[in-house]
Amino acid sequence: MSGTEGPGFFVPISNETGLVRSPFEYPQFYLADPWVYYLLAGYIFLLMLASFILNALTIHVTIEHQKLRTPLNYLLLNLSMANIFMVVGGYSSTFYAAIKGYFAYGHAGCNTEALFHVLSGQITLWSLVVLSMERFMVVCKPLKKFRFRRMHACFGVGVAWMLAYACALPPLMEWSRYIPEGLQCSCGVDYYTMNVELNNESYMIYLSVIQFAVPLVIIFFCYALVFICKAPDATEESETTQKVDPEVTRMVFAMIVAYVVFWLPYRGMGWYIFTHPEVTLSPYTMTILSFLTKTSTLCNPVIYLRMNKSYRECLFRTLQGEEDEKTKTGSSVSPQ
Ligand SMILES: *C/C=C(C)/C=C\C=C(C)\C=C\C1=C(C)CCCC1(C)C
Ligand SMILES: *[C@@H]1O[C@H](CO)[C@@H](O)[C@H](O)[C@H]1NC(C)=O
Repeated sequence: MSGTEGPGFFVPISNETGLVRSPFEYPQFYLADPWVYYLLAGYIFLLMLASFILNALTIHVTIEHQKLRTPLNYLLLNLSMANIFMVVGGYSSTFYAAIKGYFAYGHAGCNTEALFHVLSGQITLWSLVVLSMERFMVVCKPLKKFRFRRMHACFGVGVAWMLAYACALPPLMEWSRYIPEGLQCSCGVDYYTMNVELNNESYMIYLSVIQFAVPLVIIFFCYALVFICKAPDATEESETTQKVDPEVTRMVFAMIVAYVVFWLPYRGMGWYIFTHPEVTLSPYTMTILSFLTKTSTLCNPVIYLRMNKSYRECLFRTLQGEEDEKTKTGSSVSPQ
């Protein structure tokens, strides 16, 4: 991509005018008027409030109601945790960078922001892989006696976190790097320079294949099979198999669609920049797409609320200040 390269940064306009400055040292108000940065800061601030409240409420309700403590909901809980992670670690750094117009904390601010963002995004993606495999096992029953148990859920959560770290840590350890992008108040992976010393190219391929294409292909196949084998009698429950709740299948599908809608444009543009080194893009492009991915923390709480009846009932009970009657009487409830 054409622009001005400097130590640890890449500003997407040429320095013909002599205005370009390091985004770690000077406000970037030559890229856009200060009010644009304040608008971004305001947006992130509202997002931080809304996202924190909604995700924290989701966690609270899920933990409070015994009815919701099913193995599958462990994964939904994990998604809300990942979102909280992004809100606390990522948004606070973005907010500070936007209000200043540059990364006033230097590389540390940039690394923190990108690290939390990539971690949270990848935990979500790999959790969706586990969720769609669960749907495949429960709906299609390839193993007659399989039940999705707490052990499977915990194993899935652990694997998701490990793979997410395997994606987010390398740029901090000199395999590629995190650099400011767009208006220079948010950070991402270095799509911009073919830095040979940092093996940018191999990291991009790793990111695109192992950390993006592979999980999406697994999700796609699992869901294709789920739609194919959704027999009309699939809802009947026998002693050995789990009840199939079509509501859950629809909800996980909505979460997958939401993920793709919020992340694919950013991902696609990153790949396009990397494969078209001569392209010229407005600094707004990557900022808008990157802020779109940030908005994704709102989706899951909204999807649960709209598509998960038992969650909705529990939420309303919590909001009305009622005690969980199931906990009170101590009766056990079968998983949904
Ligand atoms: C606001 C901060 C942003 C957008 C930070 C950077 C995000 C990435 C470098 C995202 C990477 C990716 C993830 C986490 C999941 C899908 C694949 C990916 C490479 C786009
Ligand atoms: C851009 O040009 C100006 C004037 O020549 C110079 O002072 C500045 O350091 C340049 N910026 C970068 C990032 O190289």
